[in-house]
Amino acid sequence: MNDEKFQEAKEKINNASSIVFFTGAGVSAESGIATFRGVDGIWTKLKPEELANFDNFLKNPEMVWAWYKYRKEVVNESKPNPAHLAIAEAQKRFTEVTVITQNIDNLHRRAGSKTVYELHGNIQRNYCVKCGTFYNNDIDIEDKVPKCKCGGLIRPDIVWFGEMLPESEFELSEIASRNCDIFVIVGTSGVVYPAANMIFYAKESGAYIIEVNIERTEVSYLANASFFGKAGTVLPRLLELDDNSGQNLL
Ligand code: BJW
Ligand code: ZN
Repeated sequence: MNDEKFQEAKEKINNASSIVFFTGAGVSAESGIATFRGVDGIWTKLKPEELANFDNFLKNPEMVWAWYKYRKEVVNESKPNPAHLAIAEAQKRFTEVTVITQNIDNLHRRAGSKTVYELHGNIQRNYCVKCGTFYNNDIDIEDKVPKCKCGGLIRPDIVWFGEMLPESEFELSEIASRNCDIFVIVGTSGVVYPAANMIFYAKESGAYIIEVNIERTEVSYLANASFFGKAGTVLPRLLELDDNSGQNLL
């Protein structure tokens, strides 16, 4: 790790009052949840257009549900890792901490983060495609394809390709991105839009951009400082306040 850049980033962090964490699948990799892209990404083996697409859900709901039941089990067995915990811990030090996540695994909330905007939904919620009724985990998981009281198909509340992102979470995320001092990109390939626009909003507004990833990404060129390593190792080190710097303590 480049020590000079690391010190620069720490100093910026120590003098900041608002910080946004924009996270992707890589922040949960150390919790045992596979990423989508990259060497171990699930989409090197499975086709996103078959599994993350509404038309295909209507054609083959059994296949899509088998996949989501498996994912639910993985998520239920997972625990927040040191990266989620370091992000939650940051709430003790900064006036404003916002987590904007593309993840659907709920691990930021389980780690204790309070302001979490989920841009791509949440695997614990489901809804009926016919009448819109929401179901949490109160669906009959034994059913190959869970059905609503109205007879409609129930689907996971996850944003698939070609679908709109939740409007208010997107707007609140844009506001937070445009108004933060520090914007930390963690464990995302940065290729999925419109979520990745947040990075550009922050950049346009003059935030100091930090990237934490195990490798270079499509958005690395936007970062003022990039740290290549596992989020669970880099973030706890980066977010430690200097002992003699108390100005961000609440
Ligand atoms: C570590 C680590 C460790 C590993 N520590 N790091 C051209 C331009 C602009 C847009 C488009 C376009 N062509 C098509 C589009 C639209 C499309 C899109 O962006 N496609 C691109 C992929 C090309 N977007 C959409 O369709 C969106 N909707 C939309 O645009 O609506 C408007 C519209 C309406 C009507 C018609 C047309 C348009 C919706 C996008 C929804 C994405 N949904 C998914 C759901 C998957 C299903 C599921 O979860 O079950 O969300 S896709 C998938 O990608 C998932 C993720 O949230 C998202 C982002 O992935 P993420 O988080 O970045 O993960 P990875 O795997 O890509 O990266 C992990 C990173 O971690 C890597 O960099 C590793 O190195 C790193 N890492 N271990 C730190 N330990
Ligand atoms: Zn219904």
